[in-house]
Amino acid sequence: MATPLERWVDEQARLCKPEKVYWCDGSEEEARRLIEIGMKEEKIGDTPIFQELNQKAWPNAYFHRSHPTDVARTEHLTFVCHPDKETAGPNNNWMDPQEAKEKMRKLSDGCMKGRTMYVLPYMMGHPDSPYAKACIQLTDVSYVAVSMRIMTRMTKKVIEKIGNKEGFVKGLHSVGDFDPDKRFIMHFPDEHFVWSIGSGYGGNALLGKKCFSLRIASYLGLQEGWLAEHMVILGIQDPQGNVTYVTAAMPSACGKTNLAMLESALPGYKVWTIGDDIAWLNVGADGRLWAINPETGLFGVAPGTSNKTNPNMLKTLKAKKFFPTLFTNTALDTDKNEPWWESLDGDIPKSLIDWQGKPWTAGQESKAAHPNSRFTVSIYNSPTLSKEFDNPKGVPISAIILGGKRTQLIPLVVESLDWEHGVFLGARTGSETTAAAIHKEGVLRRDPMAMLPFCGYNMGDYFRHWLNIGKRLKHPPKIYTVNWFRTDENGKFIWPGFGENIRVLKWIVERAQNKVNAQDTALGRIPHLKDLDTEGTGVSKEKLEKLFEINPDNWKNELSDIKKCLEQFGSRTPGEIWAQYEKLEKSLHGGA
Ligand code: GTP
Ligand code: SPV
Ligand code: MN
Repeated sequence: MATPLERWVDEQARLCKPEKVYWCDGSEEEARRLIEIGMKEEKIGDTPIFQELNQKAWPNAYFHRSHPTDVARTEHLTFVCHPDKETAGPNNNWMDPQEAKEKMRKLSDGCMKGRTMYVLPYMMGHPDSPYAKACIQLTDVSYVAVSMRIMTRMTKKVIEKIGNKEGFVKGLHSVGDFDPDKRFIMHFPDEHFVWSIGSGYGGNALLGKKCFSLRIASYLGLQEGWLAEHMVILGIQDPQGNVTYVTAAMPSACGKTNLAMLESALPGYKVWTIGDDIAWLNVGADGRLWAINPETGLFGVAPGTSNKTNPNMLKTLKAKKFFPTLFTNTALDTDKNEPWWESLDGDIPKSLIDWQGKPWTAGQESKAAHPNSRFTVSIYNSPTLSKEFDNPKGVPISAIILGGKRTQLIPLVVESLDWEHGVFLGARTGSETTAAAIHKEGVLRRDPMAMLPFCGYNMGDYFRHWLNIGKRLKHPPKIYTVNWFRTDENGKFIWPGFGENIRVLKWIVERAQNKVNAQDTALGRIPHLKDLDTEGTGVSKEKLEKLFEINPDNWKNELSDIKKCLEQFGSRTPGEIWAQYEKLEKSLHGGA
């Protein structure tokens, strides 16, 4: 008798009509075979899926060039299909589930003709973790199959784990013909099912990542009493050897990966990496908040990554441990057969082709590497990997950091007064848009808790859920906002960022350990400037003051923007959040 899993795979194969169906085991040997196939047989247009890179300089590295229209997440083509539109909320595109399925069935009929359907069995989370989920993704491209080996725990054991059960997490993915007009990423939260067609890119195609681990999982979390968040998880070791665990939410391309692997500029401090993108947060029996990273890989932004900004990432990318490492849409040094991107160390290579394969010379207006070009590498390659990474229980969290890219207005760091105020700080977060999704860059948008594109249900209910989680915590972590991106009158970043961010983390740790005081402002608590160690950074006292400047006049627009954002969710926005809003308005402007 076929299992529910086998029946489901059969049914999808009948619809998609692949030439063959292949069940992956997640082994290294298999990944090598799939890469061979990607180099020789599978193509996008005339371009092979994979190209081998210089193995001496970049061990285990392969290059992938995506379809030129398929370079980032497409939020406008991403739908959350609850039976009821209100449940999806104004923060999501919505389609009736039946209508969505009808549409997808038409687009998927025969979409894998002549191709292989890869069946990928994988775990999100350590298999022994009570929080882990057993998942299956189907895909028709080797790039996705190999990427999923890096990003998840892919093994045949998952098939045994699913056994005769029906409720496993399902993902059906096909690149279709890459036609942007036939590209959709549809979520069916009640069925734990994601159906994606027309894109081979990151969050559109690696369905364990944003689609399941955030959009669907956030909805599961609402029902089951936990949180799925767009957060890094890191351990900060102080000179005494104590490790304090924190999480940090930041919108896409706003510094999570860099923070997770930070090389401390302060002697005696060290950062240990647990996750760089997604955290699942549970209330432990001890009343503390516990975090696991459901992923095992890093899908990081290449441009900006260098020995100066993130030396640990370069070590990770050059480590030989886990096969393979992928580079997507970077430029290529054709003499050396090496990947290249803007700000990588060393001279600009003479013989460069850009991310689309066209010759590129220094000084040219367009970028050589696509601004959202990325690498995919195992977290086990990282020299900063925490010894707690594989702990099925996760790690206890002492502080939650919320960030965003704000060139104006938002101070370097602010501490909330309590959990409720912290939830408001998250709810009012805005950020300037980046290249991680297809839209105009540098436009300010509200992005509560960095979850705007990833919360799988009504954001008003999400705020309420955060407040409820807080009520269950005996020891709620302190909540902070940070902003590394404030600029001066010349448009230059005032704060040096990267490894220097440890100075802010140090203050946060010292607050968690009750070692330093703070001063009150209209926005919340900020450090006494003497407690923020800036020695050797070149940040003068005036600059530091500028980083913490709060000018009530400049907050007028911000307040009305926050208000508009909260109003969208109507009566679902909790009264507590409105009360916090009014308190902020009052403390800035002394009245309504
Ligand atoms: P996603 O993978 O899209 O979720 O992004 P992310 O939040 O992990 O962002 P990442 O760490 O990859 O950084 C994105 C960009 O921000 C890169 O170009 C970095 O060089 C830059 N960046 C990261 N941290 C800092 C910082 O502290 N200061 C400044 N100025 N730039 C930073
Ligand atoms: C993001 O955009 O937040 C990413 C990359 O981490 S993606 O996998 O495309 O979502
Ligand atoms: Mn991300």
